[in-house]
Amino acid sequence: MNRNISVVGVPMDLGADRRGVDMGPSAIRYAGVVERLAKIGYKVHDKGDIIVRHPKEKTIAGTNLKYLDEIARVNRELCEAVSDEMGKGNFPLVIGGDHSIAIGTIAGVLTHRPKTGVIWYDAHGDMNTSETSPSGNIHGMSLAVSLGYGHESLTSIGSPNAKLDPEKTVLIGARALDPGEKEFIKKLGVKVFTMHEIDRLGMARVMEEAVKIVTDGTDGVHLSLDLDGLDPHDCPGVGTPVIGGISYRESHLAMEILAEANVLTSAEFVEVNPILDQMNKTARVAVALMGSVFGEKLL
Ligand code: 6HN
Ligand code: MN
Ligand code: MN
Ligand code: MN
Repeated sequence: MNRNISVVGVPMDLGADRRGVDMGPSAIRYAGVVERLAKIGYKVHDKGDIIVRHPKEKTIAGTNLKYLDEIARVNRELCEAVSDEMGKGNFPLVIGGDHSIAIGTIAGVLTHRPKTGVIWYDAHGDMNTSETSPSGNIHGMSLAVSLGYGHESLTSIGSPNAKLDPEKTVLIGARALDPGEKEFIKKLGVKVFTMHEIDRLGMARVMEEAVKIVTDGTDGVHLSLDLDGLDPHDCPGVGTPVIGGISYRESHLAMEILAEANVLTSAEFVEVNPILDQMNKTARVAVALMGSVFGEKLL
């Protein structure tokens, strides 16, 4: 794996309708992300945070998308930051922040690796558009946008026409999909390993199959890890918890299999909301999983 990691923080909560995940980057730094990765031999550059403003107006005329303008602006900046770091040969590690920031991260990644495959580790699909969204919250739309579907001011971020290939996109841990998302996932042919498949096949097999899909004919692999993919028992500090999730141990195994495959070229860890936590638990889980995915070993 690339030995140079650039950490970019995005203290965004507008995509989640302002629920406190803007404190996620601080919580993850406090949990020791830089030290943890430096200890296993990486050069870690903390690039600080992208600045997020808090607009007074929730919606703008003509759309039901909340905070669209500021979310689009932040994601444009994030796209540039990620693209710059990759241009310098560094591995971008984005810490959030609500999951709307995947729009900018992935757009930036695609400027260097236009055929990137994606592992989307999440309780949700994040496959809504303004037509199907029950909430108007953009964090429920980011994967759809990265695939090329959604509001123009979001889909236009990054290189024109650089979008994810649905057949090289894999969802892991899904258990809360809206009706429109289900239809869309089937229509596009996105592979989903729901909690049912994880229970039935086991995480090892699920990850082996996922790695096959995202590496087949691609030029990079991005991990988009929403901490709500894990069970709220292990990760209570998330904006939108859903019971019946992936365990802490299964998640470590998933990260270890990814590390062994040695295919990851970018990653983001999102939706940490320390307000809902005790002792910064969810951010500490996030940093522990980063340790595993970057190759930390017990012996
Ligand atoms: N996330 N599907 C719901 C919505 O409002 O669109 C929840 C989205 C959650 C998004 O957790 O990143
Ligand atoms: Mn805020
Ligand atoms: Mn998500
Ligand atoms: Mn989620």
